[in-house]
Formats: sequence, C-alpha cells, structure tokens
Amino acid sequence: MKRTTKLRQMLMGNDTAVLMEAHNGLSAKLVKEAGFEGIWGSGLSISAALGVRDNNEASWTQVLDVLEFMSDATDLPILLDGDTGYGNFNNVIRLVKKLEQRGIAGVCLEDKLFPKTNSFISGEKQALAEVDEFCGKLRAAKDTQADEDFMVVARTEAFIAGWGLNEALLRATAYAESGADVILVHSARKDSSEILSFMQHWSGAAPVIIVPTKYPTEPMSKFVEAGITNFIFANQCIRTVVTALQDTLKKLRETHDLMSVENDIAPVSEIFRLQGMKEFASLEARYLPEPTQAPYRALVLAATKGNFGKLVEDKPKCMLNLKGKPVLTWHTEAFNKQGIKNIGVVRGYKKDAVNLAGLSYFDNDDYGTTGELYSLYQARDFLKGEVVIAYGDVIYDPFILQNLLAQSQGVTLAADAGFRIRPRVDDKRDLVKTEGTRTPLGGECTLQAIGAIEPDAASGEWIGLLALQGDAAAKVVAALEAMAQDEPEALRSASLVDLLNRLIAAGEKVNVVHTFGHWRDLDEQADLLASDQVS
Ligand code: SPV
Ligand code: MG
Repeated sequence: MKRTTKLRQMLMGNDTAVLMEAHNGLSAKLVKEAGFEGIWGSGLSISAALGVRDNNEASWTQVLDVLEFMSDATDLPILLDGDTGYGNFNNVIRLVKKLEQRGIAGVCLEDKLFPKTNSFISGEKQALAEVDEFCGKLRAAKDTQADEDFMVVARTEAFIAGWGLNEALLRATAYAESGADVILVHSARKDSSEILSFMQHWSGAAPVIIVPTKYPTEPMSKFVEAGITNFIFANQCIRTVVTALQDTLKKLRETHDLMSVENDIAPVSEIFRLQGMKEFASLEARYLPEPTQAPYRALVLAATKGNFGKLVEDKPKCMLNLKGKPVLTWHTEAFNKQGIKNIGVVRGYKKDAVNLAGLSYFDNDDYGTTGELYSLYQARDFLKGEVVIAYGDVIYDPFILQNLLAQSQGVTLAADAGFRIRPRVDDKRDLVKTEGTRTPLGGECTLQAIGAIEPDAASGEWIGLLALQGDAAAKVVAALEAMAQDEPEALRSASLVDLLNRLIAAGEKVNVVHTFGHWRDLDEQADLLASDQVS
C-alpha cells in the first residue's frame, strides 16, 4: 500500500492512530521497529537534532534533506510538521511537490506567521495568519498534490495564541471547507479542557488530531470518548536521546572509564544491524567482482648472518640499515604494495634482533650448519594457499614482484634477463635455462634447469623470488616432508635451487617470469660496504 494511502486510512479511520516523532533516519527506523505505524516529522525535534531553534532557523530544504533520510530509512508514512509552509501559498506549492517526490505522505500546516516560534514559547504573543490567507495555502496544497491520498493537515493555534474556542471553531471550519483532510487543534493547557470543549462543538467536518505533550496525564480514552482517535507523540524520541546522552556523557566525563557506560549502551553490532550491514554483505557478494588476486602470504628466508663483517656483529644482514630502513622493511613494503599483509620470516643468526612488529616468525636455530631448505622446512605450516618466498638478502623494485604475482601459475620464479650486464663481483649466481617464451598473447616459459648453468645457455638469473599458486605450496610441503622422512641430511644441507631441480626432476612444471634488471643481491658486498648507505 502507498504510504499516502496508509496515512489516510490511519487518520480517517475509527481506530486509534498514533504518529510517533522521529527526527532523523535512525530514529525513524527505531520508531518502525518499535511497532508504530506512522511518523511525525516534528519541527521541534528535527531542528533540535540539527542544533538550532524551532524558529525556521533550519531552511526548509535542510528539513527536506533530513526527511529524505527518514523516508529512505523506513517504509512508514511520514507526516511532516511543515510549520507555516515556509512562506506563502507559492512556497507551499513547491513544498508539496518536493515532499511527494521524497515519499512523504502528508504535511501539517499551521496558521501562524513565518518565521514561526514553537507553540509552547509565549504562545499568547504569537500572531495568527489571516484566515483567508491561510485557507489559500491549504487550497494551494490540495491543488498541488499529485497523489490523491497525500494528506494535508490544518493546524489551528487559536488556543495557543489565546483566542479561545470560537476562534478555534471558526478557523477549523474554514480550513475543513478549504480542503484540509484533518484538523489539528493544539493546546498548551495542562488539562484537556480546551480540546474537549472544542470537540463538544465541532461539526465533525474533518477528523481531529491532537498533540498531548502538555497534558500527558490525561488518558487517551478520554479523547477517544470525545471523538478523537488521532494522536501525535511529538517529541519523546528527541527528549529520550537528550536524557540518555547527558547520562552517558556525565559518567564518561567523571570517570574517564569506558566501562562506566559500556554495558548500558548499544553494542556496536547493534549499530551495524540498524545500518543494514547484513543486507550490505549480501549485496557485496552479488555485485563485487571476485578478488582477482588471491590473498598471498609472503615468507622471507633470513636465517643467515651474511658476510658483512663488523656490520653484522649484532644483527643479521636482513636487519642491516640500507638507505634508512632495515633490509627486511624493503621486503615488507614491497609485499604491502601488492596487498600482502600476512608476512612470515625465518630467523636464525641473532634472531632476537629480527623484531619488526606485525610479522610471523619461525626459527631455524641450526642456521650455522643448515641451508635454505631447512629454514623453509621450519616454516612449513605457513606454506598454505598462495605464497611468495623471498631470499632475505635481495632488494628489488616492487614491480618485479607485481609482475611475478600477476603471471604466476603453480611454481613460478622471477628471473633477470639482464644478467649479462649486471655488475657482479663473484660468479655465484643461479642462472636459469628455460624453454619457450611468454608474451601478452600467451605462451609459456618453463624452467629446464637452475644453478651453475653456462651463461650462454641461460636466459636469466634467478632473483630470489618464488611464487607458489594453486596446489604448489602443498606440493612443496609434501616434498619437504618427504625429504625430512627419507633424506634428513639432504634436507639440512639443500638449497632452494636444489628443491627447484628436484621438482623439475619429479616432472613438476616450474614457470619463469623474466624481467630486466632493477634488483640487487646484497652479497655483492664490495661496493655496498664501501658506500655509506649501509649501517
Ligand atoms: C513539533 O513537534 O514541532 C510540533 C508540536 O509542532 S509542538 O512542539 O507541540 O508545537
Ligand atoms: Mg512544530
């Protein structure tokens, strides 16, 4: 059912109807959850929530923005407290159009002058609008509404302004004749006398709605007996918010202890629920593309001391300060750039000095007598899903890692096709012999052999980066476990190069991604040591 129709049926029917105040999207939602069937978009409450007076200090479009949130937050019909219509008939015409566009079910217009003042503040001094002028506004509203069920409520402030019963009746009658669907009779008395006297003489030309803020002790049944079935609870939500906030803030200010309020306030999960995060999760599952890149983890092999002389007396080479940051940080930054947060490090030599926060550590306490594969074995539980393994002593531009991850399938290593022009003081390098080439159009480049290959037969030098995708990590772990079982000595002495050759020998495909330059191996220490860039 349309909201306008719902509101119409509520206010025109014989059943008791209560419009409950709300002043923003959240309170509108809570009003709905509590089981109310309609909302009073209170001018007092909306302005108070905005931190301004109920004197039309918030512009009508600002009020409209709040209403839009309220309308989106709930499917309840909303009757806007439209004050005087924010101007003359012309403003009312535009207001009604805008309210209908936002799904607001009706507007209440009061017979005062713009800018209005709240009825409970010196009501007697408040001037009323000329009856004819106000009737023109009502006619303008009714003529403008596109939806025949949109409700126009005419509110007379005759009692508030001290004009008494006759004026109230005269005005209410004129307003009903001008097309108002419902008459709101407002009273600031602490009892029901004005309202009941009005009802004694009211013709019944239109249903009546009241705002019993000032006479809360009067039972509703009294009004129902008098013929009033429509009620506005006009400000209890905003008043509750104020009391609750004052209480919490006082406690927090006094104690500076979050536990002084923690168990009395809504948990954050309740806020998420009210915000509709459950629906968001299902939307996300429906509309967000699957992550293109699996969440890699990264493992740095950094157990060895390195031949950096005095520089590594109290720390391993992975903690050497290189151009202002530890070598290990060069790795973690490169990983982070690729979205990899789960980073493990195998330590050995001076392990206590390897202490960057947020990393997972594995220890190879036999680092002095064992090799890389034994280090890798210590971290076998970390080798799950997609993993990139890096030698702790290589430094590379992050795009090399990006390239490797983007192209890797199964076991893939990064190789430098520019190895022939790379200056290098020793000739200990792991060259790769490959078959095939990979281009943007496809093709594969697979590893035939790695290690001490004749440079003329090599297509590149391994950079010390290895990616494991799909079931590759599981295969590597299986190979490590098999070695631990069957060849424990070989496991202790073997290198990663040995592992790669074993995988090839076992018929596993190892892929190679070539790049050109842009990395260095820290063991080429001569020039680095001579520079002042390492400490
Ligand atoms: C409001 O809620 O803003 C009203 C009702 O107009 S009253 O505050 O009683 O005037
Ligand atoms: Mg108001």
